[in-house]
Amino acid sequence: MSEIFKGIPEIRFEGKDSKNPLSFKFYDAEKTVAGKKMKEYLPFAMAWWHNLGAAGTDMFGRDTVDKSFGAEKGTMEHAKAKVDAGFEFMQKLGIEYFCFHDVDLVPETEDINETNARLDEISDYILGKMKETGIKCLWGTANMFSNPRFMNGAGSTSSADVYCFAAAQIKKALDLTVKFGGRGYVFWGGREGYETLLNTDVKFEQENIARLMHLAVDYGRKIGFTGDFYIEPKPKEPMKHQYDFDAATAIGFLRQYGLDKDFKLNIEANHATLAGHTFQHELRISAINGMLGSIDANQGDYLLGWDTDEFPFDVYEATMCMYEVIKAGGLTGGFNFDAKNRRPSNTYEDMFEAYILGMDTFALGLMKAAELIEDGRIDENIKNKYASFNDGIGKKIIDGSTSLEELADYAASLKSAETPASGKQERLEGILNQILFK
Ligand code: XUL
Ligand code: CO
Repeated sequence: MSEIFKGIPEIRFEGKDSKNPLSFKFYDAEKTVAGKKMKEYLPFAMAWWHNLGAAGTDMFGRDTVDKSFGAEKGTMEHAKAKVDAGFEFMQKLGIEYFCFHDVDLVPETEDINETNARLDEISDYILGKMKETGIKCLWGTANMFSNPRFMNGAGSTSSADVYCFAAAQIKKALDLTVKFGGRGYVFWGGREGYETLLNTDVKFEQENIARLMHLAVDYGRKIGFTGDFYIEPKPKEPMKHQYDFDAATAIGFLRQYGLDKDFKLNIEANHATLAGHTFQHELRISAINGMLGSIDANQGDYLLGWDTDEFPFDVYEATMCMYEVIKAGGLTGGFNFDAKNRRPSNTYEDMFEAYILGMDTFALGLMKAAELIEDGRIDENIKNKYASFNDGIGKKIIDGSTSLEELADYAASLKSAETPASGKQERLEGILNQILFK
């Protein structure tokens, strides 16, 4: 098999002063930060769909980058060429995981039996490469949004036949995930939502989605899937209203339908900002509910109202992400670059530089988050902020050993309460800058 990315060497760590674009400035896989190797905190994954599939086509124009990898698109030769390209790419970057949708791997046919036969063939080929290289699968998923049959949703569809096709795709994608030893299985409900309530029964649709998820869990456990199922929240796009709006909504849904023991969340940075939250907010809400599973590491554009899936370069955001991840003791999932090059970045070299940017950004974020925690001033301030609950009446509230009457009597005895101590926001933001730019 001949080299596809000719002229691109194995990417090595050269340090922050290197001017070599094809080197890591901050990501040093074996370096220990906050008690673990960088590569253990940062199990990076390649997203099959963007990296090997997306070639620059948008609503206004055709492909700008050649991702044929020497084979005719739409053929099994091309599917295999993508595998070759993907494994060469991951090996050169030292990326140990990949994520996939079923139809990223092979061209979908009209007949689901034929598509499944193609998936059997390609997954044998992928498995061979995995054994050869030690590269692993982070998670798998079924694409239940591109095919026109899913125009009214998959679990939320109005057609029982379409529901069965969704079930069939999930079954096959779970088979593949187990075959690859994947850590997780994702549900991104891109079409699970609605455009207008004039034609939608929300309760019926949500119950049907939950039924499909239960069936998936039952089947997955039966075939030996021991990993986590994930919901990936997103508020809109493609649908106007999506049921998995944000982390809090998805957690409520999972608890409502008894799915919370098998599911965690896969939090995507760009989806968080589309929901009007920060990335850190979504991670925190997941973590405090015991549901921080995995991350789709990308970045949106605050000037644009859609999912731009950019490679992350915002070190503030990455630092606050890694602050949450360190506090949570690391991820059981990983960091999937659900990101694509900008359309005019159309060379193979750009594909590598995009991943280098993303990996370096999260490595910097990890180091800076560790410094923030080590510095201790942020944590100290938070501890002090709630100190009035450490003893006296505050402790009784925390212990649950009081009543509304006792609290009212206490307030009456004080006559008036002092205003709480200053939040010190500007001081804390200054500390963040001091640590980021030292
Ligand atoms: C879409 C998105 C998906 C999921 C997997 O916005 O993020 O690529 O990550 O279906
Ligand atoms: Co995603």
